[in-house]
Order: sequence, then structure tokens, then C-alpha cells
Amino acid sequence: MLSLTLTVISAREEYLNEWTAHIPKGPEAAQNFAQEHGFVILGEVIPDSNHFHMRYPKLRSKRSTEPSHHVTKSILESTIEDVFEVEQQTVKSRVKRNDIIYDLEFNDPYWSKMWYLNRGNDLDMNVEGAWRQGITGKGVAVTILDDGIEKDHPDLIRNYDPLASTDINDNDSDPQPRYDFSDSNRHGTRCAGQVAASPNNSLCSVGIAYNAQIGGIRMLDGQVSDAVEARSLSFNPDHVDIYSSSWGPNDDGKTVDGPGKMASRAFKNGITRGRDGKGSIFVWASGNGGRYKDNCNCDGYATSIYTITVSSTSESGHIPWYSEACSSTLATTYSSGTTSERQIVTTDLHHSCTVKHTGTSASAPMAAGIIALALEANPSLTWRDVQHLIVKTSQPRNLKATDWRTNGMKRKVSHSYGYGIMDTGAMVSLARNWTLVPEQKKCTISSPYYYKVVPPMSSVTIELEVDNDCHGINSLEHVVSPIHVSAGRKRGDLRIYLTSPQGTRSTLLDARPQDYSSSGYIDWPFMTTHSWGENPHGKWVLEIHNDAYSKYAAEAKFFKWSLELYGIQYNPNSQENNHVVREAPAHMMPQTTTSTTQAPRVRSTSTSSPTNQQTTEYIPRGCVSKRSECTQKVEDCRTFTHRSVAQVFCRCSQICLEVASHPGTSGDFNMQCHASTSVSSGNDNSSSQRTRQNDARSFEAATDVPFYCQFIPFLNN
Ligand SMILES: [Ca+2]
Ligand SMILES: [Ca+2]
Ligand SMILES: [Ca+2]
Ligand SMILES: [Ca+2]
Repeated sequence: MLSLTLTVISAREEYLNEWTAHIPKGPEAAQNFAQEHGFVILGEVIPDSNHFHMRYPKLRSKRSTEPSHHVTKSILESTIEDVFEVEQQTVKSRVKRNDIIYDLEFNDPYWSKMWYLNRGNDLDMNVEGAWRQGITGKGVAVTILDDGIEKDHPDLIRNYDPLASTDINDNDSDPQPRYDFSDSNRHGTRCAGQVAASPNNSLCSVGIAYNAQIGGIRMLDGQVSDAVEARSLSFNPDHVDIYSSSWGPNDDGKTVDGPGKMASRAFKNGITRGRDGKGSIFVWASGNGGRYKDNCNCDGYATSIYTITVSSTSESGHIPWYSEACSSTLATTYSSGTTSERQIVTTDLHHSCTVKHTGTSASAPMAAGIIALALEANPSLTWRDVQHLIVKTSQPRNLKATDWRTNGMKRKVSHSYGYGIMDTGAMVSLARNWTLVPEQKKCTISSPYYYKVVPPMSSVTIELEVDNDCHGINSLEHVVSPIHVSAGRKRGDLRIYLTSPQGTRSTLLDARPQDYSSSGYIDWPFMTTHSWGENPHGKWVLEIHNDAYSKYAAEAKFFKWSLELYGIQYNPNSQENNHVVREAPAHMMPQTTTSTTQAPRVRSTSTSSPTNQQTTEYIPRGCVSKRSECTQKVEDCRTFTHRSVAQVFCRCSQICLEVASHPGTSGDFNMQCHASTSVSSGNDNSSSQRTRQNDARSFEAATDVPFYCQFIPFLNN
């Protein structure tokens, strides 16, 4: 047994030639005293306290290890003034809180080998950026769905959480792994250490969320069935926040498979009821089938919108040999690469430590740890907010790929990496100031059922127009596209691309040389995250390529496709103005006096109307309430300097119809949403005759119409 003895050596005090003293009669008396006794008054310690800070220059050394009792005594015995509470000052060791550099402090022997956490220079995942904010995963429960967890591992035992643990394989509550000669059940224990290994215990490694609770669900060491998966994915969802899964259908490059009935239901149940309705977070490894040119869009767990699909990059920022590319990958974390590149450090079976954890298996728990930090920073995040945060904060950085493209939101996205490497510090910071996104809307557009031949060595293009049917969605989240197409010579010959109205081209399916199946895809739900934030309205283009070279019986046949668009009416966190913004109707521009006085449902405090608007120059500024209610507080407003940006924000049903007025500016500081029944009203010159009362009525008549905002400028005074 090893016991740790801490010897506390109290640091030797260093005495300064400075004193504080209470001189009740005030500054003049203090000066008087100082002159008489040879002190210099440095200042009053606290204003009006009559406690003075002074130096005694006659002591030559500024610092001494011995106190100068004789000076203290002489002050107290002063006959010039009444002096009390005399104290010689000592040096105190103080470190700037910002300067606590964790990478210098951990005493864990493998900490220095954790390159993906401490390389700096934008070459790690900026986990330290979250730790410096005091975020360590406290109060967040993560579980690893795998082959068990060595719960008594000394680097895991402190954070081990039995409530986040169970054993589906043996139907008991203890997920301890089964030990065999080859230690084949070491995987779960390795993943667990990545998330929550204890820091500063002179043992092994440091977990990313090292104060989170960690559990394991033992379910891979036995026959896996739909029920086993479903029970695992829905285990204790009131308690478990994050489920990390590094498994899925065979990565052999020829399998097309996804969750069964029960597992699908478990996902749905998790996102609607888990975490008290905020939704369980399911993190998923994108797959290790790169060697077989597998495509993670053929893996229904990866394509699920409920899972956060995570890919890997290597130490040098290259696509690892095992990596699968697909459009449902959301982001990337570091993992192993070539044999010359370093791998992942974590806990291992038999209370040991390893530097050889690898694959996308390592990437999912890495992401789970990062998300745990974001959840501590803001526990109210829903499952979709978490995905929004990842999209917004992940970065291409040094990740090398030939397919980085800029989407309609001006974000770089790649099929190997999604939105790039996760940036923990940025995610945590953004999480703190995040306004929860409005509820998810779904809109489905289907092509008619028809028959189109895709000849060998050729392709077909099919279009779907998204128009007013989907007016509830202006900002996309996931796009799912179930496609019915039969294979020609073999299924692996098919390639499918989807181009959004904003020109983002997602590879829904790439060629899979190993896939000789003659069956095609019957409404297989291909998914892309690449159009996140884009406006879905306009023409979507599907291309189906058939790479078969044989002339005989090699025709593929296309039958049907649909677009399931998920998204929101507006993103309250978005400053980007990439939506198709329809300009405010002409009559609402500030050049005339017609506008600001007749707003519908004007608050009583804001009825005073700005006057003489024609002759004044306006700085176009305004405010939109951050909340769904109207507000009169500037703090609750987002201010904008551009009308068009403000408009984007206002395009939502939840923003108030009222004028929000800031008290100090006599009603000039405001923003108002305006309901319009007609998209074309902006081009209608005669609309200047329309009054807002009409608009208000039209809103009441049809709550479903799109919203446009009115930007009411105010004087820059
Ligand atoms: Ca057990
Ligand atoms: Ca440790
Ligand atoms: Ca796969
Ligand atoms: Ca997914």
C-alpha cells in the first residue's frame, strides 16, 4: 500500500519596508506623522478609512526575512499623532488566475504524452481553454456503451458512476469486463479513461472531463440484438447525459444497415424524454471501414440525426487510413494515424495505462468528454443546441483533405471531417452565452413515383423545388433524403450527390468497390449536415451516377426520392446574414413619416412618436428582443447596425409583434416584427398605402404566414 505523505513547508515570510497604520485624524495628521518620523505616505489603503500605507526609507533593504520590530514599536509610541493597528507588510505569493497553466501542473505520468490535449498552437482540441474557464465536467454523467468498464481502475474509481452503468450482456448491474487471454474486452475501459480519468493523482492520464461521472454499459461482449441496443441506448436517461458509442454495423464496405425498430424507438425516446426533456446526447464513431472504402452514410447509426457522428484525424492532420467519409459526419477529434504518428493515451485493463488507443473508437469518447464540458457550462442545452454549437465552433485548422468546400453559411465542410476539429474552449464559451434554438420543424417534399433509367457509365439528374410548403424553415439543420434506387451490376457502383439551393454539394453516397449486392436502396435515409444554417427554399438537385462498365444488365433504376428538411424558422444566435433576406417593404423605410406611429399593439410606454423624420439622417440601428417576449431592456436586446441583419433575426414567429422601446430614448429604440401575407409585398410600390393595422389584422387572420421585420431606426444622439 502506498501512502502519500504531504510535508507542508511554510514559506518563509519576507518583510517589506512598508507599514500600514490607522491614523484616525486623517490625511493631514498622517502627513504630519510621516514628516516627523521619516516615513513616506504611499496612500490611503481604502478611501476614507484613515488607514495609511507608508514606506520607511531609512531601512535600506526593501525586503528582509526578519521583521523590523523596532520600527513598528517607534510608530506605536509616536507622540506626534495617535496611531493604531500598525502592521509591517509582508510579500504574499499571488498567481494570476488566468496564468494557471494546467499543462504544467498535472503530475500524471502520461500527461506529457497527451499531445492532442497540450500541443497548443491550434494543434490540439483546446480542452485547456475550457479548463481555464473552470469547466471540468462537474455534474455531467457520461456512459460508454461497449464491452464493460474496469470500474475499480484507480484512475477511474473516483469518477465511476454506478447509476450510469449496467450490464446488458449478463443482465446485472456490474459492468466489470470479462478478462480473457488477449484482453479483448479492454475497449470500454480505454474509452472511459479518455472522458474521465482523474487528474493529479500521479497515475496514468487525465480525462477531458475529469470531474464528470463516468459509467459503462456492458453490451458488446455477447450477442447484440435490437433489444440489447435499445436497452443500452435508453438506460437511465434521466441520469445519463451522454451516451458514447464506438460500434455499429460491419465496416466491411458492403453492409447497409441501421438501427432496428426498438433501437430507433430508443433514440426517439432519448431525444424527447432524456435529460428531463432536453434530450439525451448520443455520440457516435463514424466507423473504421476506410480500408474497404466503406461509407458511413450506409450506417444508419451514423446517418441518424439523433447521433453526433464523429470522425478522426491523425497527429499530423491527415485522414487516417481507417476513416470513412460521409456527409452525416458532424465534426472530428484527434486519434491514431500511421505507425509513425502518436496515438491516444488512456486507462487500460488491469489498472494499467496505454498509449496505444486508436481508431474512430477513440474519437467518439473524445467528443463525449468535450460535450460534457459544454453541458457543464450550460446544462439547459438541448440535443440540437449541442449540434449547433459543434457546427459553429469546429474548425478546419490543420486538417488536410481535398474536399473542403465552403457552404452557403460560409463555413468550411468536408466529408472526412464534417465541420472540422472540435474546439472545446470555443464551444464552452459559446455554450455559456447560447440562446436555445426554437423547436425543430420538419418539412417533407417527395418526388412523384417514377421510373428513370441510369445507364452504365452515366448519370441522371432530378430536381425538387422547395417553395412555400416549407416556409416554417429558414435555417436548416439536418437534411435527410430517403432514396429508392435499384442497383445495376452492383450496388457499390452507385454514387449519389445532393446539391442545395445555395450550391452546397453533398456526397450522399460514394462508390463502394466491395459492395457487390444486387439490391439497391429502398428509401435508405441518406443524410447531410453540410447545409446546416442554409435557407432550404429553391431548387434541390439530385445526381445519381452508375459507374458500372458492363453493358449487360447494368442499368440502375431510379424510382423516388424525398427531402426531409429539419430546421428552424430562425437562429437566435446567428449574426450571419446568409439567408435570402427579403427587403422590408418600401413604406417601412425611414424616409417618410408614415411609419413609426401606427405600430400594432404599441406598448403604452412607447407611444410617443419620433418627429420630423424626413429631415434627419439616420444611423440604421435597432434592436431585436433576445427572448420571445418583447423587452424594454437594452440588455435583452441584440442591436444591429444593418437592417438586413436585423431582419434575419426577426424572421420568426416567436419574436414579438410589439414595439420594444428603451425608456431612455423616448421610444426611438425599437424593433418590431411585422407579419406579412405576401412575399412580394417588398416589390409592390403601392404598398406604401398599406397601414400596419392591416398587417396586424392579417397576422391575426393567419398566424402561419412568414414574418418579416420592421426595422425602426432611431436618431444617433
Ligand atoms: Ca456483470
Ligand atoms: Ca490520472
Ligand atoms: Ca462503416
Ligand atoms: Ca449522426
